[in-house]
Amino acid sequence: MNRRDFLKGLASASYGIVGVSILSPLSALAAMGAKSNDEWLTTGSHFGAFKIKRKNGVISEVKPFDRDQYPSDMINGIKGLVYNPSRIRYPMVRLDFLLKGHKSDTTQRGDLRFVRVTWDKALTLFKESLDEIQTNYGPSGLHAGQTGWRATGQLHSSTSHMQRAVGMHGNFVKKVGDYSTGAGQTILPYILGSTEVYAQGTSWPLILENSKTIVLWSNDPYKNLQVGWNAETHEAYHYLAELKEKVKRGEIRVISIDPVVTKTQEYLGCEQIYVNPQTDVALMLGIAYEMVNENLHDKKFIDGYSLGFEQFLPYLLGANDGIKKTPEWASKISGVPVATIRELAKVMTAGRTQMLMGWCIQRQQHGEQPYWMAAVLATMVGQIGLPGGGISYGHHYSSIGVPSSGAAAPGAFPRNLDEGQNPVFDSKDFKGASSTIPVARWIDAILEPGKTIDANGSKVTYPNIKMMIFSGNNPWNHHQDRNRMKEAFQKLEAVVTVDINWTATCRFSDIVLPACTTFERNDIDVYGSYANRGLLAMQKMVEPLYESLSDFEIFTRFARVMGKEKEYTRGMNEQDWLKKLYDDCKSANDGKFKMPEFETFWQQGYVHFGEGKSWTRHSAFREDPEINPLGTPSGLIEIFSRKIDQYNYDDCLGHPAWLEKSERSHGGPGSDKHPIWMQSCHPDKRLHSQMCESKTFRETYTVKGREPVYLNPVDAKQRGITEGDVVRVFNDRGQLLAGAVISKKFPEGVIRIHEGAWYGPVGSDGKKEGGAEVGALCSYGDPNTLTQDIGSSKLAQACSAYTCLVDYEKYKGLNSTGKLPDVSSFNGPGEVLL
Ligand SMILES: Nc1nc2c(c(=O)[nH]1)N[C@H]1C(S)=C(S)[C@@H](COP(=O)(O)OP(=O)(O)OC[C@H]3O[C@@H](n4cnc5c(=O)[nH]c(N)nc54)[C@H](O)[C@@H]3O)O[C@H]1N2
Ligand SMILES: Nc1nc2c(c(=O)[nH]1)N[C@H]1C(S)=C(S)[C@@H](COP(=O)(O)OP(=O)(O)OC[C@H]3O[C@@H](n4cnc5c(=O)[nH]c(N)nc54)[C@H](O)[C@@H]3O)O[C@H]1N2
Ligand SMILES: [Mo]
Repeated sequence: MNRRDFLKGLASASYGIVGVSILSPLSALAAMGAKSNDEWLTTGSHFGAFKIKRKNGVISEVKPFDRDQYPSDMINGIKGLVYNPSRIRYPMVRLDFLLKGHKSDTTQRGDLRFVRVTWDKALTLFKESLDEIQTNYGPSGLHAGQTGWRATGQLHSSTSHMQRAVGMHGNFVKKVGDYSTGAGQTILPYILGSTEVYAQGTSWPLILENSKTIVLWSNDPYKNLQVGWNAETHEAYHYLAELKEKVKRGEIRVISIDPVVTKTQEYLGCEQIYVNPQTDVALMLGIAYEMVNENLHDKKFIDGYSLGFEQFLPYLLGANDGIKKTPEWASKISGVPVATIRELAKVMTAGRTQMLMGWCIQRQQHGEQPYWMAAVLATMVGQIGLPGGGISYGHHYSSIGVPSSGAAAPGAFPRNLDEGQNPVFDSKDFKGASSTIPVARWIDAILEPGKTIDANGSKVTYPNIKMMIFSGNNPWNHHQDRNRMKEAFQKLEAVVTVDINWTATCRFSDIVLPACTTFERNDIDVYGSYANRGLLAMQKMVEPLYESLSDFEIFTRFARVMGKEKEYTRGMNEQDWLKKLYDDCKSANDGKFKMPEFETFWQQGYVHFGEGKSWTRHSAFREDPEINPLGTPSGLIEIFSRKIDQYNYDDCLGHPAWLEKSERSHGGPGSDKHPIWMQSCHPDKRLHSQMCESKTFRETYTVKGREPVYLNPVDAKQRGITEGDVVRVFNDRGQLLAGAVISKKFPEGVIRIHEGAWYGPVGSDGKKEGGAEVGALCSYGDPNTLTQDIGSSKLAQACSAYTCLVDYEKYKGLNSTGKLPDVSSFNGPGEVLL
């Protein structure tokens, strides 16, 4: 039987084959007989809290929630999140997986041949796959621990649903850490006694009142505060507006240390100090040297509150390696003029100085070092624990710095099994391998099972992963080095993805299950993120489109296949759970915050907790370090860490140090071959890959339908490139196309492509089916086609996406014909079968 005949046979059998026509989502809705009504409802998302008007069962208008005074313009993309041509319409299974199951030809993954199946069929296949993995490999064969930025909402949190349901089937490999702050959250507990990155920080009002200087180090809060972990109400923007006024009046000096001109710098009208990418530690050492040389450092604070300055000093002064970390030395590496380094030492010690660190600087090789060295600088300045002084690692994130209301937040749908519940497959035997691996090392594990690596003072042995399950995360966005991922995925027997859209992760999966968006279900969430200003009713706007289901419903049905539905839901439906989460929160706040009955709350759409009190981070420690010690081994700030020193790592010593990178621009290793540093910062107009699917909004920034690549004018001119050209960006790991935007904000030797650009590989003939090939060209501009997949160091083993060199040229077209391939990223697999 040839393939066509076989497919015909399949078509007449139980599961139909579809030629997916791109039917407009709006007409699909009409066909589903959506309810006719016309009202404003409340809801929220990472992008903001909103009021949404639905008309005839369709979302017609979106406006900000009354308490959001600074809405993000991403509000204009919200409608397109629901009605977009990349939505998954029904469960689908990769053709060869449907035919051969775990013996399928995995080199076909990514060739976009999918078959439509019923929910029952899909969930049964899913369960059978899990049975096979648990039987053949045990729990070390399954990784279901990868997490991500699933939609907001405490009930429908997709990661919780997937992990609880899969956990009822059997045990699996999990992760430790995250991509955001992997290096930072691992090193800082040794130095400052807590991860710091997700801790509430000194309140903005105290910073505005007390700081004389604010140093924004690798930090772009004006861009990054647009989204929040919960339903965001953007209160931090009020303080940024005040800061702008103070900068204008000369009351606060703000210095942005960044290779590029950031959105924040432009908004505040503040100063920039350009630094060569990845060289901040050298710059910091130069500043520290100057402080010591000029006797500017606070010896009393160092003595009373820290440990190990005397072990660090010989390194700084060059006693052990013969290199004095002078401003001259630092200037050569960092590109910052000697006079500027000297001035920084003076300015930072002259008056109250608040250091505000961004996170990007630690998503690079040796990303632990700048965080450690910045803490040392702050210690030398001596203002940790004072209002408007010291160091923060989070003021660009989720309203950190906006005083918290102090109310209890609602609980969430449980991620773990209830007490006494046991999985169907109960084995906890990981066959000598680790049950938890560093988050960004999973591709390494798939490629080299059994290998033992160092990680944070212990050894990790990679499990033999044969199956992956993803829900609420998009690893074909978030992980580095697509071509290496392709090789790894060929070693997997089964991949299951639950998502709203046909992301690249779905394309490289075997079973694809459609979840509905937040706007198609009821939920509850905090608004104001860290400010925790109140509770928001996230009211269902429209019925789930096509055959999509809520994550709750998907995994309830999956539990039913296992005969565990009641165990899973505890016998409660969506409405019961919402009421329970609300009522529990109400009891926790009893006597402190007034909350109405659930029904009233739901009708009015929110309950407001009110304003919070200002607060200074580390003030208790400063008041009395003996009574309020830090969580470090000594209870003090550890400039030298005996614990880390004893690990004996060559890439993370007992004190912070300048370590050369495997790839570095501006004269560093690899720059003779690929001279350009690519930064893949967080997007101004998306949340990672979320909202890239929102078509009309995407078209407000794309260039020739492609993701923008921001280029320096001199570099672009040298390469014969003008604004609007399609550019091929490449290195030895991969190649992509993107649209040229030329701007002086980007210095020579630096380009930017925002992460989250949907991966859209095409074969050498430009066809999307060829995207399965290793080395395929990305037609849209996903920067992770080019990034390096290495651990930050033996300590954190974290994501190092910013250690990445590339070059670029004007694109000559497919086989130099001048013909541009179509962008293959969107619209799903399209014509699924012949
Ligand atoms: N090169 C480079 N790479 C990076 C970074 C970088 O700076 N540079 N940053 C890293 C960082 S800090 C992060 S946090 C990660 C982000 O990586 P991810 O968190 O994986 O990225 P998202 O695009 O937010 O993926 C969320 C996915 O969940 C889906 N989703 C949304 N709501 C729901 C739902 O209700 N149910 C289900 N089932 N699915 C849903 C979305 O459609 C989307 O596909 O990327 C990392 N990768
Ligand atoms: N709009 C929007 N906001 C977001 C997100 C989003 O996707 N979109 N994602 C959220 C998430 S999950 C995270 S983790 C945070 C990310 O927060 P961050 O990681 O702090 O954000 P980025 O914008 O990637 O980088 C901040 C700045 O670091 C600079 N930088 C990069 N490398 C270096 C370096 O070597 N030295 C110096 N000095 N500067 C450097 C960049 O030029 C950029 O201006 O943002 C959150 N906020
Ligand atoms: Mo992140």
